[in-house]
Amino acid sequence: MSADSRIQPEELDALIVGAGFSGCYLLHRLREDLKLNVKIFEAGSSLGGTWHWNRYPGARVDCPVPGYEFSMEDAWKNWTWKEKYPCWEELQEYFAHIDRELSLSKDCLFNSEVISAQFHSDKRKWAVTTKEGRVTFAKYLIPAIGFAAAQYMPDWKGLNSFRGKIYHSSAWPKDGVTVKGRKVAVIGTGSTGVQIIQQWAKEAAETYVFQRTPNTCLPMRQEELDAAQQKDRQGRLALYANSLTTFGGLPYDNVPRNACDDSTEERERTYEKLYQEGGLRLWNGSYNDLMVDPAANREVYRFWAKKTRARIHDPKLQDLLAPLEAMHAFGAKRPSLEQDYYEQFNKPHVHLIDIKNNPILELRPTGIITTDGRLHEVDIIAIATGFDSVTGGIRKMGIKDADGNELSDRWNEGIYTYLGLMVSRCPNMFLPYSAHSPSVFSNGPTTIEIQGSWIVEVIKKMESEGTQVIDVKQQSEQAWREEVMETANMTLLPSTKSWYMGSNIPGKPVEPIFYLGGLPRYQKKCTEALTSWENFIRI
Ligand code: N01
Repeated sequence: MSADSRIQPEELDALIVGAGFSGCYLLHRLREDLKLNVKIFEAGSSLGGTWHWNRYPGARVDCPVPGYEFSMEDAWKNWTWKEKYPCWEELQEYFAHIDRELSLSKDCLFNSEVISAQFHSDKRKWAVTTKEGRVTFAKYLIPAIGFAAAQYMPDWKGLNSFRGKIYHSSAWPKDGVTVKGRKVAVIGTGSTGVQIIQQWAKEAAETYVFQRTPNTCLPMRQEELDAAQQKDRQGRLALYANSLTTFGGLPYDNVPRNACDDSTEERERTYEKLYQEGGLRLWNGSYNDLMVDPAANREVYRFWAKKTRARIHDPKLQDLLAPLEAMHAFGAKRPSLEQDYYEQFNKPHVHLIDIKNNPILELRPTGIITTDGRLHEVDIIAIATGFDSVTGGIRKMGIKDADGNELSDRWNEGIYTYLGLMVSRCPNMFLPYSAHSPSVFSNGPTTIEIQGSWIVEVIKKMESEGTQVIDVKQQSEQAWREEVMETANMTLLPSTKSWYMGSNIPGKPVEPIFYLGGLPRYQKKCTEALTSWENFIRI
């Protein structure tokens, strides 16, 4: 018997798993508004969630601040951002700041990984167990684990035989990795790979980039931010109010027309303007039909390819990094933001290995061998192969429903949720920033505040009417799944293999994981659900 198992289990009103944006927001709101006894269990050693774990070189956010922050005045009135797209270090400082302002850590149990959670119908509570054997009962369970709680590591032959250092981007050593004078490899060219490559190519002696699919990176156009401007209270409030009206919860929206409504010259001017403004605008601030009409999509891609190819000297590299014709619908894989990514490939010590046509065969003690038989000798490898998004994290948490069934098993044939916030037979459980919500297609904190407020209102309503247990009707869950599928199937997203579709993980069901109806429509649906109250079973 472990020491912990002899201790009487703690009883809480609400247990939150994960201390990222969602967990911090809900801890604050449930304590302040409802005076609940709440704790966060966090596997890491500090607040931050994704910004605690993703501390690989060059990691920074691709949504601009000050929009990417909490809107509570206590959180921003004494805080000043330095850069428009902050790096992970600045984001960790931000979390330390909100901790000081909102006293969050006192109710967090760090280094505590939840490995199982089961609803006990007799007790009407969740029993939650950590890796160390601590058992806690809570009336409400809030897995606030985001979409990227489970890394994806391909099972290359010889993985364990490599004698150098090998790191997955999502579990980067706290003290960093020194690459000066070393030979390094980066496998994967999604948002993570691009950021690492852009940094390491400036420091390492030789950089080998293993690319399967070229990224469609957009210029970040980083800016230093003016401290005085950030003191404009009315401006800040207007920014938050505006963000609630836009498709992606961002300070800007789409061009309010379809591409075909403009002439060729007008479209070219629009693309140029969006490209010069920088950030993700050419993607999520473009014409309304960019992700719907293949012709509009192709045109934006060609515009992007023309701009990008002009920055790359070698024609062979132009074709590999920015082919004339798109390899998939533009934006169906998330475009990354870059600062001088493409210029790195003009350097003689940066080598692009095309693993689409010449895949990785295996790892050897001294490097990576490709199918052409060539051994690429390196000292350090960064694995930037992404995540088993959403469902991987749910599986790791071992959530069992009221009937004892593993939620991840139930989702083997497809994900079912109501509003991306509740799951049938998982009573009193709420899932912020998860599947079937606009999460990854919107500004994180804006979505989290909408979802978090909804959770607070549901609990408030339950407590005021004396409801002990809330569940969702299966037909409501079915209807929401259909809405998620129909909305996504109107877009070009399903035409492409990506983590948005689950198709990056062998064996995972291929289906749209997130809601593509936009934030205003999503918020309306959430409000209607709360008002009508008819999609729930209450005891
Ligand atoms: O992961 P990804 P990520 N052999 O899945 C390749 C957020 N994020 O960590 O495209 C060889 O996008 C794979 O190739 P392919 C953001 O939402 C944000 O980069 O499948 N290669 C791809 O190139 C982002 O979208 C920021 O052909 C393999 C790469 O690995 C999400 O997190 C920064 C392979 C995986 O790309 C995930 O990004 C970082 C294999 N077996 C992350 N398997 C910001 O800037 C996969 N690949 C805010």
